[in-house]
Parts: sequence; structure tokens; C-alpha cells
Amino acid sequence: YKWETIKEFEDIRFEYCEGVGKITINRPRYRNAFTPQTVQEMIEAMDHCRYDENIGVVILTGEGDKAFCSGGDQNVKGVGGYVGKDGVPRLNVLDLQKKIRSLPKPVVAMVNGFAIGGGHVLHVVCDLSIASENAIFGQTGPKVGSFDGGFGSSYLARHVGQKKAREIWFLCKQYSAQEACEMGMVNKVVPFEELENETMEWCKIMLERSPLALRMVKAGLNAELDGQAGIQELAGNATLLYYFTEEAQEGKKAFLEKRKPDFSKYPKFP
Ligand code: 1HA
Repeated sequence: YKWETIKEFEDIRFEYCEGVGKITINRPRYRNAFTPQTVQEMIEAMDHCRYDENIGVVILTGEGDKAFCSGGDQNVKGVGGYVGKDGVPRLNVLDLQKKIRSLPKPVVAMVNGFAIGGGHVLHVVCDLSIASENAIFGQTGPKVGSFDGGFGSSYLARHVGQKKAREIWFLCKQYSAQEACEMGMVNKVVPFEELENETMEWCKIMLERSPLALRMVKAGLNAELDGQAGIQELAGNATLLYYFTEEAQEGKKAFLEKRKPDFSKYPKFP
């Protein structure tokens, strides 16, 4: 695949090819651990993917064949969060998780190695996970003085069930790609050399599907779990569609023409 750089960043690569936006965490020296800056760059790239009409699907991955992402960079973990150049401690990966979830396009985790700790949670919040055979999955929080009780726990439990989710978090063991697939948190496992091809095949199929339908299904699946925020997303999409109707147009026109709206001709469906 011929990937073209969309924008240069320090900690990530952000590229485009055939309708797909690819975000690659590029800190292989630290097993692609993230700092607040890495996360900020990913947030910016995700926003770009949201607004770029040429992008229909997003891939999130890590550089190299060792790690997808090993979570927060322990070298910059301070008191109250991970400390960036501005000296402020942050847990901004939580904002990134919400971005991935509310992006109205599919986000695919292409898991090329260790998905550990906060890096494991990133694959959990993606819509689909395709893994290479060498990928290894696990949480480490209770071993290294952390935990993610948000999506990293409750959404994980939706994939693997409560007992397994508790096992994953309480014991902090590592699991093979095959085990992760059998548990239901990975969609497909392929040899490392085939990872990008396989992932792109999945992306191409989704790019042939109706983007509005994908958007609505993602919002619907989110809504069941996300409370008012989930309903807001789903209802926002309903509003978007409603604005396409003459009925909604009549309301706006009447206001601008300073007359009473006439909704009488619009059907009251059974
Ligand atoms: O829990 C949260 C959060 C919770 C709520 C809200 C926000 C959160 C945000 C983040 C997190 C977390 O991510 S907590 C979990 C933090 N991560 C970890 O505990 C994983 C640490 N790493 C490992 O367990 C292993 O490195 C590994 C299983 C990923 C790979 O093992 P391997 O192949 O044996 O390599 P290793 O030798 O350990 O690592 C290679 C180099 O990468 C080492 O550096 P070197 O000794 O060569 O100088 C290692 O220190 C570095 N490295 C790996 N992971 C990290 C790291 N450096 C900094 N931070 C890392 N996470």
C-alpha cells in the first residue's frame, strides 16, 4: 500500500491510502508507550479523520513488530497523571478513548504486538481488532499501580464477560492473540506478514457499505452502553436525518418567511 503522510507529528505517523486514515504510534524504543503529547497528537489525528470526507475508516496501530502500545510511558508518570512538556499531569488518553468511540466511522485496531495496560484499553475501545499471531494482550494496572475502571473494564466485560474481565484485571496475566480471539475481544488473527493486507481488506469492505448505515449502527451499539451520552449521539444522528425531510425544511422556511408553519400535509405514520 502507498501511504501518503497527511500531517507530520513527533510521536505518531498519520497517513492516508484509499479511503483509510492510519494512525501509527511511533515510539518503538518504549514499546509504543504514550506520553500526553503522543495522546494529544492522536486526538488531533482522530479529529482530522472525523472531518476529512475522503476518510471512511480509521486504522490505529503501532510501529514495528514488537508492540501495538504498552500504555502510559512510565518514565513520565508523575503524581496525578502523566506529565508532558508543560509540567501538567494528565490522563488525556481518556479523552482519546471517547474520541474513538464517538467517531462516526469505524476504527480498527491493527494489533501488531503487545497491547498492554492503557494500550490494551485502546484496542478494546476500537470497533474491530485484527491481530497478528505474535500479538500479546493484557492489563497490568494492579501490578504497576494503576487501573482503568471505565471503558477499560466495563466495555471489556461486554466483550469477554464479567468473569474473564475480572481475571484479566485481577491477575494481570498475558494472553496470546489466539486466546484473545477465543475470548471474543479480537475479530481475527493472521500471520504478522498478512496483518496490514487483512486489515485493509476489512476496511475496503466497510468502505463499500453505506456510510450513514455504519454511522447509525455504531451509534446504536454505543447507545445501549453509554447512557445519556450514547443517546445524545444516536439522537443527533436522527436529527441529521430528519433535516433531510421536507417536513423539517417547512419549519425552517416558515420561520424565515415569518408565517405559521404548515405541517398538516406530512404523513403521520402508523
Ligand atoms: O492504567 C492507565 C490508565 C488508567 C486510567 C486512566 C489513564 C491511564 C493511562 C495509562 C494507564 C497505563 O497504561 S498503566 C500500564 C502501564 N504499562 C505497563 O505497565 C506496561 C509496561 N511494559 C511491559 O510490561 C513490557 O515492557 C511489555 C510487556 C510491554 C514488553 O515486554 P518486553 O518485550 O520484555 O520489553 P521490555 O524489555 O520490558 O521493554 C523494552 C523497553 O521499553 C524497556 O526499556 P529499556 O529497558 O530498554 O530501557 C522498557 O522499559 C520500555 N517500556 C516498555 N513499556 C514501557 C516502557 N517504557 C515506559 N513505559 C512503558 N509503558
